[in-house]
Amino acid sequence: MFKAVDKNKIFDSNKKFLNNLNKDYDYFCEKVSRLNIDIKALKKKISSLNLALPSWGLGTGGTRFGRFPGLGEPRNIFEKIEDCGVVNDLVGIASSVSPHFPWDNVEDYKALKDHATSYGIKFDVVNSNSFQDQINQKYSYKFGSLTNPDKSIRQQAVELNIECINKGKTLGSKGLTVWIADGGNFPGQQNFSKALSYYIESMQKIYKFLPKDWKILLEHKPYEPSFYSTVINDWGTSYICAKELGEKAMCLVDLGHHLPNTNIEMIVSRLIDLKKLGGFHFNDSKFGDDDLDTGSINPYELFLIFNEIVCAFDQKKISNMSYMIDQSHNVTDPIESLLQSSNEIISAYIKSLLVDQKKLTNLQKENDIIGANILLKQAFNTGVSALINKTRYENNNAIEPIYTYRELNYKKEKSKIRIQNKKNNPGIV
Ligand code: PSV
Ligand code: MN
Repeated sequence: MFKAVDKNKIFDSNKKFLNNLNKDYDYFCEKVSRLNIDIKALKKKISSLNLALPSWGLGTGGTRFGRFPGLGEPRNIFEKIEDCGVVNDLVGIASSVSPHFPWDNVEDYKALKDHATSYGIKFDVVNSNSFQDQINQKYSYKFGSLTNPDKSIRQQAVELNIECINKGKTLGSKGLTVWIADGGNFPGQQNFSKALSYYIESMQKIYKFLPKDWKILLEHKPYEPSFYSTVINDWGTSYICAKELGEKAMCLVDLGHHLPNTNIEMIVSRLIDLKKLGGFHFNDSKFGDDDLDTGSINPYELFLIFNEIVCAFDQKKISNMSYMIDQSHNVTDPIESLLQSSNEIISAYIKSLLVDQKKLTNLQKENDIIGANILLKQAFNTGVSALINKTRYENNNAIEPIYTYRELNYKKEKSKIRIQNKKNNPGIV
């Protein structure tokens, strides 16, 4: 399925890199053969990874200081799906989109599904937005949604989530992610205890509407936009709520939703052991929920997170995981950021598969701290791009996705059709 990008253009572009790729790949094979690693199995792992793209991440993001629209950016969910098609045709591991409602509301969801299918794109989990007011909405979420002290407002937010489930059912989605902005900006503003019990009560109402084969993912975040207290502020609170709700409720870890220096890989391990880790929102950060491109700041952290996941899969503690990229592309072409991020994610994943877990366990038993550290670093420092690029080539995707993408002049071409409205658009998307 190559509708967004002409397959021949990928083929022609790949020709330039093939010679060097083959040399690098041979070197890689020779190197890992000494480590007793099954290259075929690694290639299979690369091809079967799926990263969902966030519909909102295809548009240019912004900060509260402004937004600088990019050339030829998509104007609606249909155009965003075309752009997802471009990303997936080039990298081959991003064949689904995660929509956000009501941002992505359309009249005909069946038509939206057909449109996506024609680009080889499926629908991943749906997301609900009760953190902004929409036109024609009866009550405001200014003072909260699922945890608002006013019962009618809580009910309105519950109904919004039920609508999301219904839209998702038509689209073929299998889950709902709930992140709420509820909390307080001032001491005394909110009764902590009541807010949490309202959350559980509201979520229980939503949970009842989940189809049998769906899951509901609970996303925590320590602050923003509530800067004094946030209702679902950390993984512990998220875990308690997921446990209270039932087996379809799982916790989602957004890498940016932790206070600086938090050991995220340990949180991942804890949630795995508690059987409540359901998925990830990948991004990177320097200060807080920066929503920077995955692996752009701390690729080692990403590797350590995958090390925990891979180990848990090995030990059959988990059998599936939902992976999504959640970034805000303020100053880059979102397509380039997504291509680059998917590369960072697959690299961290493959490097973590190079860790000899048995050796690591023995080193830990012997308290060989430096030995264990070297073992991890050796895997992390192994260049895996030749293997990844070769696999992409064999799957008819691009050896060098960003290079090929630039050759297409895609956004320049699209800018002739995608006429933007010239309104000044403040704020985050
Ligand atoms: C909130 O910061 C978040 O991470 C949630 O996943 C939202 O759904 C998304 O960003 C978009 O605002
Ligand atoms: Mn998120």
